[in-house]
Amino acid sequence: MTRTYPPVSVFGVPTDIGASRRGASMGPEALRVAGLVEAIAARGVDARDIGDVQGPRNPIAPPVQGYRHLDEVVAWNRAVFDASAGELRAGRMPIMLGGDHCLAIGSIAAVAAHCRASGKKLRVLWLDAHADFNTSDITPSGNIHGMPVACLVGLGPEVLTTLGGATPAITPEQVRQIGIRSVDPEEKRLVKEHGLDIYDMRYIDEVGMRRTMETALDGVDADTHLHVSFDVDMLDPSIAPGTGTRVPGGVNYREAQLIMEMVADTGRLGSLDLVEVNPALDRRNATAKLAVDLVESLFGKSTLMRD
Ligand code: 4U7
Ligand code: MN
Ligand code: MN
Ligand code: MN
Repeated sequence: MTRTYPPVSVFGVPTDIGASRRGASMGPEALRVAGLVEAIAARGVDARDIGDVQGPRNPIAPPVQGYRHLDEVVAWNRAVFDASAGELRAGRMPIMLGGDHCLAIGSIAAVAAHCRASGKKLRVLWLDAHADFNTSDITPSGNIHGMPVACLVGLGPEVLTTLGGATPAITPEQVRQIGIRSVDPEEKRLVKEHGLDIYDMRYIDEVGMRRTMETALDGVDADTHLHVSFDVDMLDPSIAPGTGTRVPGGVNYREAQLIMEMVADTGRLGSLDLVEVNPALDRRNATAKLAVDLVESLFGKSTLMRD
């Protein structure tokens, strides 16, 4: 099926302030070296690399009152918000190359503001091994990359929950999480309390990826902006070793392709985060290359005669 995509702007966010393991700051370059922008352009899309946004260095400090590097996380997310909002205003699809996953606070806050202004419905597909729904009082690590979904629904420090103006930026009903297999005990309670829609690995095993995706995409229509937040640790570590928080038993190659193909089929992809690639832990850039392969499917590349 031939489909036309809006023009795309790719930007890098070279930081790992939201994590305790260093190296995701090198993710943007690894994805560029793996040919991300060229691969999107090869799909017939106007794809531009607008470079990196800037922010403070990593202070490598311990958590303070449940947050590691809160000031730096705020500064980087403001920069991400501005970059994403600017591209959306210009009618372009922002693709944010992380960096760690705390940066999705800025990108999704911008997308949510854009949807409010344009009267679009927002659906967030959160592809991850983790629910990223911790708060300062329950986090086992203080790492803010474990908190972005909570911040976006209004649970978190005011500096982050108000980043995009309106609080909360999104509601739990707008989120579907896929690939989840590591949720901390208190985080589990919070996820249930807020009714997050989670398709965990057991669900995927029992129901299959096709039906999982049909359910997660249910209700996506012509008025929907679909945001995909792709943490590469959703993938099984055997195929994606280059990430800081590996959890066994993840999504396999074909399942991951099907996720991307089914998103492409909706024709509603409006923005994308590609986060948590850590070249320091990778084997010959395999994880970045796999991410590029999956992004090609997200832009409609498919086998045989379907494209
Ligand atoms: B990622 C963790 F305790 N839950 O909060 C935490 F297991 O963006 C991990 O999904 C968070 O990679 C992982 O530190 C954040 C931990
Ligand atoms: Mn994550
Ligand atoms: Mn994760
Ligand atoms: Mn991670």
